[in-house]
Amino acid sequence: MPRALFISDLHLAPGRTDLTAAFEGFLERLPADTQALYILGDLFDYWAGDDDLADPFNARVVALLASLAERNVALFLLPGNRDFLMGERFMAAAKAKRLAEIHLLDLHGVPTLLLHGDELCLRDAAYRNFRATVRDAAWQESFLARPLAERKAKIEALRARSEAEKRAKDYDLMDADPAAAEDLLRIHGATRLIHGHTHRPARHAHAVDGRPCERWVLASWDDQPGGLECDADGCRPFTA
Ligand code: LP5
Ligand code: MN
Repeated sequence: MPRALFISDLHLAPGRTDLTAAFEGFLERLPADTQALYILGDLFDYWAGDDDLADPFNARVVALLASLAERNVALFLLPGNRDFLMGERFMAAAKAKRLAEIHLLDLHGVPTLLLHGDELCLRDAAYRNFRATVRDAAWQESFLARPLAERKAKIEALRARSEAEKRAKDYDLMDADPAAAEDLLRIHGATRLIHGHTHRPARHAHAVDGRPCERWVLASWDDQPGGLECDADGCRPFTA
């Protein structure tokens, strides 16, 4: 049965050959009736700008992505908090279509919302402030005008700070807010939501104005390589 696959939070990086091998194996073993692959953010550990496409590791990942087009698998990339700087050059090289931060999809008649998931973490005020700064178009333009090596050094410093701050943050504070998920389902008239980011794979049931809805949270590949497959019968987790 034709199916769509959803993955996120692979966090591919040159030093993590295990993750790249898992991704390669997953692409090789894609079921023949796969129509579309949706990557819902954080494909890379971080993306510093499309002028980094020449890097051999990045070029290898992009070639893997582009090979899907030859197999008639449509590829959709939604920005994550680590790789929202992926731009049009990246999409052209990967033969992918970039989706907006929130994308509404008709999946076999089920209105399904796709997002990375970080926007649901309403109680993490430090992250929300940071996010508001770096998602600003003018900020991004000036950041991308800096030399690549300088950008990478800044991002690596920020990653270290993020890891340190996360250790000090309350675990629940970093989870998705169910009420925020319900608001989005209501606003977009959707009954299904698929997101990643929190690394807490689960299926949550919600009721929105009396309508039963479901929210699928995807796994991080560091914990559990895989994601979600959906067809006319519904969605179910799969292991890569
Ligand atoms: O990524 P993850 O899951 O580990 O943690 C996130 C939040 N952290 C981040 C930071 C990214 O990991 C770093 C890589 C980003 C690459 C983007 C490139 C462009 C930006 C470059 C800027 C130099 O997103 C983390 C959340 C966690 O998810 C759970 O939701 O808690 O949030 C933080 O840790 C943020 C800190 O709490 C606040 C950091 C403030 C930094 C302020 C200085 C930044 C200077 C640049 C902006 C002017
Ligand atoms: Mn994320």
